[in-house]
Amino acid sequence: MAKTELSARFHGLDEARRALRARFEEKLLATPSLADTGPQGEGPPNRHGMPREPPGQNVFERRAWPVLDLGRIPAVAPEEWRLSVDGAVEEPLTLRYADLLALPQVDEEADFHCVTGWSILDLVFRGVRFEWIAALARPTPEATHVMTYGSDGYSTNLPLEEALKPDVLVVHSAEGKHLSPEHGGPVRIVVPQLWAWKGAKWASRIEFLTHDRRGYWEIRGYSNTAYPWRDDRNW
Ligand SMILES: Nc1nc2c(c(=O)[nH]1)N[C@H]1C(S)=C(S)[C@@H](COP(=O)(O)O)O[C@H]1N2
Ligand SMILES: [Mo]
Repeated sequence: MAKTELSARFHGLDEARRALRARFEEKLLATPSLADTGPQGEGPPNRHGMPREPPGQNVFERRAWPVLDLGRIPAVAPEEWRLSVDGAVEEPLTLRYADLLALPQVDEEADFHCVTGWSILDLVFRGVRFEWIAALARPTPEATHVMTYGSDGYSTNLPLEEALKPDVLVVHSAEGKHLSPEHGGPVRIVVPQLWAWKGAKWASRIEFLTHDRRGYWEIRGYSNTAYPWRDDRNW
């Protein structure tokens, strides 16, 4: 999208973001990570008040961050990367890498929990909050869920009340470096309060939905809610 065209949409964006948050506030407070009064796990509280180690997880060193994929790592050059934001939105858009960098940037420390039993604590991600990108596209009143896609054929679904949490990021850097191709570079999504499969690597599309639909692993038996602090792995 041309630079002028994108920045023209910044007008009123913060209000749009707040209105969207307000619309999902009640559902957001009822999400597992906010409503659970007895989350399971071990260790001192994390930044959301949950035990740092969800039940059954092994904590790995940050430098030993494993790579999980469907067997191929798409090569996407930053200048060729595109993120299509469409579906139940009033203003569909396509973001380029430079557009992503033109949006408000945040550095967020977050934990990363893979359902296969490993966790990495305190990774530092840099990118744009999902809620800003949602606000840019202006979800219609009917929008309730989102499907995110990776250019390897991957997909994963989220209710909007999860996707709008401020630590859900569209990430271009991790640990102070550009995201490597293995970890989903140039751009991936992270959803730190759910199992890590909820964050699509090589993010290529965000589709707003008017009802829930299951993604790649959700069809194949992984839990649709994906809440790590109740051993919520399969359905
Ligand atoms: N596009 C895409 N995204 C994906 C996956 C994938 O195979 N393809 N695997 C998921 C799973 S199961 C996990 S645990 C994390 C792994 O991210 P990592 O390889 O950076 O550790 O990415 C998630 N996102
Ligand atoms: Mo995973």
